[in-house]
Amino acid sequence: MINGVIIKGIGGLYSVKTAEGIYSCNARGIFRKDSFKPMIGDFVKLGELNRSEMSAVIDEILPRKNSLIRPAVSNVDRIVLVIASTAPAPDLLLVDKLLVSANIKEIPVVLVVNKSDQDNAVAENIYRVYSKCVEKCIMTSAIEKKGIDSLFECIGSGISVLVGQSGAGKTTLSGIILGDSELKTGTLSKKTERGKHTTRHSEIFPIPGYDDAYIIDSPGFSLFDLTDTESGELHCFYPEFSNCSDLCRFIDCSHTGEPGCVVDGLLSSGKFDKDRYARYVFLYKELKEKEKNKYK
Ligand SMILES: Nc1nc2c(ncn2[C@@H]2O[C@H](COP(=O)(O)OP(=O)(O)OP(=O)(O)O)[C@@H](O)[C@H]2O)c(=O)[nH]1
Ligand SMILES: [Mg+2]
Ligand SMILES: [Zn+2]
Repeated sequence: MINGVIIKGIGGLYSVKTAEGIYSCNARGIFRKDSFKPMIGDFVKLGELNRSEMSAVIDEILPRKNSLIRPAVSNVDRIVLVIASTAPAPDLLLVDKLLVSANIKEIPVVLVVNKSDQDNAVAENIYRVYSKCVEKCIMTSAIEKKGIDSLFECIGSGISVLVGQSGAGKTTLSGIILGDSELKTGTLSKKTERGKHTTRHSEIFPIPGYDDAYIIDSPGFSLFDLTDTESGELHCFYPEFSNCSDLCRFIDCSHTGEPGCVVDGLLSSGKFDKDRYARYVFLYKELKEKEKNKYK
């Protein structure tokens, strides 16, 4: 029996990358019965190896660290959130929602402020605010090939999932990461397969020159919906509040205007960006409203 990782899955046939090469695999019937289907990113054990044909059967799926629905992928090591400096205008509320969701799932986020060539000052301002609340924040220009080394440093191992608004530059950056040859293969296979949406989600690409690093591109921005948290817990997922939210006068402070709240100090010292805080208050009220309707 050997181990591998599922890098592609189409119509019940899985490509599994192993130390011996890539095997074409079916899954044991038992998975289908349990409605627990293998997904890309899964670490698996293979049996019934046929080395001349490079075919095998997936015997076992190892426990998943995490999983995403869109794109459907498991064992994600980081989310690479790509935004443009000016066009398309970055939707920072969407960024904040994604950061909260990723924090809930305990998946680190690398924020890539791409298109720094459009407006470097704007890119730097976003960097200033967000480098404090993500694992890593970098500025790139895919067009001018700037910041690409830093990007490679962030994604050099494990599975990275590129997400972000349509037009931010995810596919362009993927092309640079994978090099021309991979991109061409990807484009080719896209054309020959039916079902555009599933095809785009059904493959993680090994990064050339790395042993154990993969990326998956995703279209648009459909990854998360902020439903996994309650208003009272929202602050737990803002690094700006960490270690200090119990210093407020009221034990159940929502940090939305109560007297004696630590947020005043964080705002005046610049530790919490004013606009990001305003978006926190907006999200808090949105969650509160949802809860009110739910319990009516
Ligand atoms: N000026 C500038 N343009 C860029 C940069 N990166 C990408 N673009 C352009 O932005 C446009 C959109 O890029 P894509 O890579 O297709 O964007 P995407 O994020 O994959 O978009 P979706 O697939 O729709 O989600 C293309 O015309 C790219 O050439 C950059 O760094 N600077
Ligand atoms: Mg794209
Ligand atoms: Zn408070």
